Amino acid sequence: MMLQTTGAFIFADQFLQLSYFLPSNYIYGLGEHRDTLVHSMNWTKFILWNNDQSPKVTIINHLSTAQLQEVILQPAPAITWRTIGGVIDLYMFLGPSPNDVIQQYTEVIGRTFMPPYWSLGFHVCRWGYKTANRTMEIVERIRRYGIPQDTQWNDLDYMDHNRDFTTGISTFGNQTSLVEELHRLGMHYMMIVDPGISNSAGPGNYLSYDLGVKMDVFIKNASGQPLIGVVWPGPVVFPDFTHPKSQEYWTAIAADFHKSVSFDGMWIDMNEVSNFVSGSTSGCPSDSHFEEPPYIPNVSGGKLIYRTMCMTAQQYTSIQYNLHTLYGLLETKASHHFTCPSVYFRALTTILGKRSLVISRSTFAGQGHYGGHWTGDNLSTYYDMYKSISAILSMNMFGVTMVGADICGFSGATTKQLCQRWHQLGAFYTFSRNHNSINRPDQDPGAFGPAFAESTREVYLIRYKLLPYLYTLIHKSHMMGDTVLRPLFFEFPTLVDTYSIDRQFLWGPALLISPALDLDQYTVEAYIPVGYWYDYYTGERIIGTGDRINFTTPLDKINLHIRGGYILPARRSGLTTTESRAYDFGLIVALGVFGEARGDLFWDDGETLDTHEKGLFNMFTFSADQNGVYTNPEFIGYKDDREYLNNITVFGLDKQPYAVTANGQSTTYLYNKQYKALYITNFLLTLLEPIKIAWKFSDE
Ligand code: MIG
Repeated sequence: MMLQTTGAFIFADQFLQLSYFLPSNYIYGLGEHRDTLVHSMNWTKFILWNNDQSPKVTIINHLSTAQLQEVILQPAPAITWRTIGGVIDLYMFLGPSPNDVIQQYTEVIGRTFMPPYWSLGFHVCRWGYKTANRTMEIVERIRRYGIPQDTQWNDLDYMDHNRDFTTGISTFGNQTSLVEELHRLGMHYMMIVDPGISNSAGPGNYLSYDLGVKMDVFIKNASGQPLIGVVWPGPVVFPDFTHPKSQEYWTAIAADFHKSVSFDGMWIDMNEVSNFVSGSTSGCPSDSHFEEPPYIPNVSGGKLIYRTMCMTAQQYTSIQYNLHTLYGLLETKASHHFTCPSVYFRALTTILGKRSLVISRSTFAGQGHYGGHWTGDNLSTYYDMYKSISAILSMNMFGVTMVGADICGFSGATTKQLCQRWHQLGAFYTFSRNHNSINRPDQDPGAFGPAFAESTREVYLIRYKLLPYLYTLIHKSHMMGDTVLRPLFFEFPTLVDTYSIDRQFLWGPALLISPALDLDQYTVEAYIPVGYWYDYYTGERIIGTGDRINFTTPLDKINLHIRGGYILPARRSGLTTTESRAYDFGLIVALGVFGEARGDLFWDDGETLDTHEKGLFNMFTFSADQNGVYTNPEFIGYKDDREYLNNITVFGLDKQPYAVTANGQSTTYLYNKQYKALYITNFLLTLLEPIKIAWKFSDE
């Protein structure tokens, strides 16, 4: 492919610019920004600079330079890239399909990590629980309503003086027994960790500081002294995650805390890095061309150091000017290596030794290889709920599959209706977490009474039921780089009408999600691509023609459609995924236009590291035609004695069968004539052997 330039390539010190014509008007990606899914070419400008500012945390895509970048889209159509330093390595991934592009891109930056199964459950968090007891009360009221929840989180509340890896026992209470209690319930626990390490606890009082000083791993200012910023604990220093000893340091302090609080994952916040004083407590050198480069795009605060550290700050491999955008990625990597140790770190006795979840606010290309992301401090508004869809779809294109926005919104007070709608949508984020700011009314799903709780319960039962399908998609992302949360145009790249859809999305190829996103909206006008689609709830068939269809959407409903031609593995939901694992599998078969369907299931213990590489997994394939459904164990490397199939739903079976057999034995079934749906129950067969479910029609 030839690039036709629209101007000279400028290659000056601290200013590089590249402009060229584009063959398309449909441009996606360009880092994390709040925008429509497809960007406007009308001189839209994106600044790629990680910053603690609500919807503007950015990541860099495409161009591998870690310096600040500015991208301008132009109507020609054309694109201009600017960066204020670094080396340009330009990669082109030619596809041809959108999915191919992401597979090729993630082959370079690193495929998505394999999350533990529990992390696909529902997460509940807020800033302002204040105590361990209050945290547990919230868990209990959610459980009383029968709403599934796998993970409970704590924000800064748990800390002693807002210091990382400490518990404020006199203020928060017993964090150790809180976590033990959650584990007894089959649940998991995550807590916030900020990068800033307090330097004022006094010698001998705070391991995280003392050890860092001893190992000399903190970022230094231009004169070689520790750079001091101010964050929640007051004055702080920042670990330098480019330092060769930083992993050992981070592992040691996390492991020390883990001895008393056996957390299961880490939530790493404020890592742009955020700093309440711009630069440092003693300012920044005034005469430096790194602090004041000749060209500064319109970043917030007008300065590179705005709410972060000096650009001349010294890290092991370079200065902050060159490394700024990498902080979150490198911290994620260090945290991931603590929680999911590679062979080098397995010698430590304190580490978890199994899969874990690291959720970071700041990201860079490659984030998805080590962890996930939440989209930061959104507002409790319908607009922000809508915008979360573009955000999660874009992050999936960046190779970050575990992603979600704060359900019900972070800043501002949510409303009951907004929060109900947001749980319906958020139940379909890969990373599904309700999170709230301090001093706001409660917004956990137990906070709004029985009707609200019931509708939230219903939608999470659906999520939990479909987790085997989601898990299989994530496995494919891990192995091949496919997206998990998928824009419609990924599946229908020849249908131009799908290119800008950002109010609907897919789970993989086969589950279409069309939420209500506006106040008092009870009808959703949804785009239905060509082919057969089945209403998730009734099995009613819709013949998609690429037109929009109105769906009645009462307050307790989200529109879900299963694509004909696919088989989704499912499993009855318990209150946790731990509980669900004891139940049997089911299949949802959606027959396609040729009366056939296919699907598969990747299954393992959900927490052992590298199960695919070690062969500790099972892979099952499923197929169906007009006469039956067939399952086949393609690979058996994991046996837990609980892989039984006990129900199958078939959508789109035009004629009523009169007898159904499961491996030759007749079994119970029910046929819904109106919707042409067949429900087969009352059999129990292991998936470890091939299964044949067959039916006969009366005229045979
Ligand atoms: O300055 O830890 O985005 O999720 O609750 C605010 C308190 C710091 C910002 C995070 C938010 C978190 C909050 N944090």
